[in-house]
Amino acid sequence: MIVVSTWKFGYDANQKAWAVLNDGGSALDAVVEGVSVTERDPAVRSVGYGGHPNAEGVVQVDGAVMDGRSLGYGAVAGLEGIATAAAVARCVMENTEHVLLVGEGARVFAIDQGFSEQEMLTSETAAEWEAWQKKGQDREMNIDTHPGSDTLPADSHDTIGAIALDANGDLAAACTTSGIAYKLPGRVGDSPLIGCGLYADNETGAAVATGRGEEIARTCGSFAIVNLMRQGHTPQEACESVVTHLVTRVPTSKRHQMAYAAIDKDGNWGAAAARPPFPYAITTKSVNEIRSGFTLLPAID
Ligand code: SD4
Repeated sequence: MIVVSTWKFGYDANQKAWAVLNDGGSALDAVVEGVSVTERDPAVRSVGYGGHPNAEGVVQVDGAVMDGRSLGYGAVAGLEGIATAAAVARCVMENTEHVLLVGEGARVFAIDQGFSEQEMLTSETAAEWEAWQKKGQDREMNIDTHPGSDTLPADSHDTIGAIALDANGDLAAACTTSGIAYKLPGRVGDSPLIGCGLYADNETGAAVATGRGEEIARTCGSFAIVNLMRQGHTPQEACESVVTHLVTRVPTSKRHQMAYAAIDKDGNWGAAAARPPFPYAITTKSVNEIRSGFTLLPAID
């Protein structure tokens, strides 16, 4: 059994996910319940409740799950008023014939499934957004001046992606985010997109992405990592290869962070990012800690 989650806050998610696995829960149960810890934590400004809002001051979250047993996939995007996007995504996968619901349709579906609406802004994120707005920042989705620029809070992004292998040998992935701070309303990044934000296949392995979705979505990196593992590469080699390809092939990626974590069906893991820092959380029977992923380029000044 193994759980890997992105960033330092992945540690708390891992503790929950590991408890689920130890109780005989599936990898899918583990990743969804694990990331829900982060989704409910107001201190994490890039996921769920307490995540940074969009340019209009509204928190819109994206989330997805993938079940390696069946290649089942479910996702929501632009979901308002509900923190646990990954759990709603699981309902899309299990209780509909569809794979992706967006915006108002996703919200109505979630309520129908028994999720409760809540205020998603905290007093801190509301105040920060007001200050940002007063500064009269450029609200256009300009690839050079908007997301990733120094006008944004330092914690303006950082998705939690979690991947797990259970005692049964089944794999699953979950990804959930409030996206880039002060994004254009309706903007969707890589996180809810299959093959970009996440991928899981019992025959091979699972991968998740974090970082600037505008770049990550262009190389289907999570799928590529699983495919490289299928061809015999280790999770570490696969992550490094995809990050190298992304940085080489997508010119704007030179100025942003993009990172991946992966596990294979035998419980090996790997992690790589375009640049430091990329902490990730790893939990197995013998390891339970935060480690630093391989990084390719120097830090951005
Ligand atoms: C997005 N990939 O919406 C997410 C944000 C993120 O680390 O992961 N940041 O683009």
